[in-house]
Amino acid sequence: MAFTKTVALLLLAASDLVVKGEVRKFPDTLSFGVATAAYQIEGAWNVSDKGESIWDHFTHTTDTIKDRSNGDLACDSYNQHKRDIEMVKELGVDYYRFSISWTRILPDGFSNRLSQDGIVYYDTLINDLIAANITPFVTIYHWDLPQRLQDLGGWTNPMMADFFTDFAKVAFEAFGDRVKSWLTFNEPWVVCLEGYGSVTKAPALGMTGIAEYMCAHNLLKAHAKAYHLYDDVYRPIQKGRVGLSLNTNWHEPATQSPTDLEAAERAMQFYLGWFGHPVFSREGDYPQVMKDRIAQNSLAQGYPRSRLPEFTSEEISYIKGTHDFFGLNHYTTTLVRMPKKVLEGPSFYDIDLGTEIFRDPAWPGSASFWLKVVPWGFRNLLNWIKKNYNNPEIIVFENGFSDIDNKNDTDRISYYNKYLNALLDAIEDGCNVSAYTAWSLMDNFEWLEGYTERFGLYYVDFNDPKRPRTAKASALYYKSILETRTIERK
Ligand code: GBH
Repeated sequence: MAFTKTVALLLLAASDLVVKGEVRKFPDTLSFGVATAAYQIEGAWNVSDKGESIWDHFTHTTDTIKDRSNGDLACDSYNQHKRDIEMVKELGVDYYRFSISWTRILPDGFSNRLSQDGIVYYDTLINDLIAANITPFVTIYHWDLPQRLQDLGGWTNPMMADFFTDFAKVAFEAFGDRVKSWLTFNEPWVVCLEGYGSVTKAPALGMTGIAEYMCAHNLLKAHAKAYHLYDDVYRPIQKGRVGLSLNTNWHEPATQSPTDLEAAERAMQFYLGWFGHPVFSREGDYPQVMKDRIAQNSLAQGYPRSRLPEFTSEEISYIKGTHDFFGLNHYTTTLVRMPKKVLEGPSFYDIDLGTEIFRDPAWPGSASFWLKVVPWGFRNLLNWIKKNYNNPEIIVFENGFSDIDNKNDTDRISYYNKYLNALLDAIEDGCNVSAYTAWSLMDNFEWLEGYTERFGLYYVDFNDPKRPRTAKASALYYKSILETRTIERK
């Protein structure tokens, strides 16, 4: 059939590319998956009684999306989930990570009214995955907050811990008999920093130095509350696991000078430690360096208290340890140095973090300005997590590469080859990595970039209303890695 023919042709192309070298075996305990998120693929934004999310609102009421596009149709996965599962199956992955659209199952955002059609959609998706022998891995929140809750302040509203837990409860109740693996949040750092501190994600509040810290405070409580709910009520019967996925670059010191080393470590704390320390460290709470610097800066700026809210000691212990694994999204590396002059301007980056972040122009790039190919950074990062958080079980929930428009995507193949080799290096270093997820199953709505940057293993034709999908060379490469559970060292 068409697929087999494409396989044969593209495998030829792909195999040319792989430099002959040592063949390395992945541990049998390592599982592989592929990921998507609801707003980026589903479409059907107003089908049946679905409510409006902040991404519906943001794309419909502003002109900030690069190609003026939106997720109204996206990949049409609401109508094509069977084709999606066929692709997942073709790849030979162990699990499929997808997210639930909050307003598809709770149209008003609150749990007093459920959408039957919404529940049926995810029920069918989950049942069909299981029938295909693919484990569902569900993200409860991948950025599409109900607009009604945003009107109430979104994540700056302390009530959000309750509202989120109500939503999580509906998900555990409805799907937890079959779903055994949950993520509460995808990338809290992006939710808060980009959505509230700056303007590069919805709701684009842009109140840096204030709003991102308020957001993070409530989001951490929401995560902990949902975790405890699962732990107390659902785990005994459903026997699953819950965590969250944190994103970070590896922050490499620009030089080995003590000040640059300090700057890079500080950047690790302001990226990963901000959410990682409260949940994964022995002591809990925000990293000391964040508490100290933000308190000092706030005083110097004339605020009566730190702009970083404080947890009570009860809250610290309530949040600490709310994980069954360490979820990590990682794409790239940046260089960090201590600033030569005192920086001014937006607070989070320039004043509170107070470092200069840049990229080596020699690093190979991608279609995304921020994504450079630096595989050794992945290895260093996994070792940093091992050292700082007591060698936790790590699940990589996202890793991938963007290009513009290319089915014979040899750059993506090379990225996956290098990053999977770095992962194997880290495993040999003793890092306890149990699973690896490629982002993404298919090209999809890339937030502010619209459809102009593609991360998919499958190509989606966004000019065709049917949104046909075709395997790229990288899909066949990933498939061949999963078949043999080996990879060549370049
Ligand atoms: C993920 O975010 C998302 O979970 C996913 O939905 C998305 O499609 C995918 O990645 C690809 O973008 O590097 O400090 O200069 C990625 C998160 C995006 C966070 C880029 C940092 C740039 C700021 N990263 N962002 S920086």
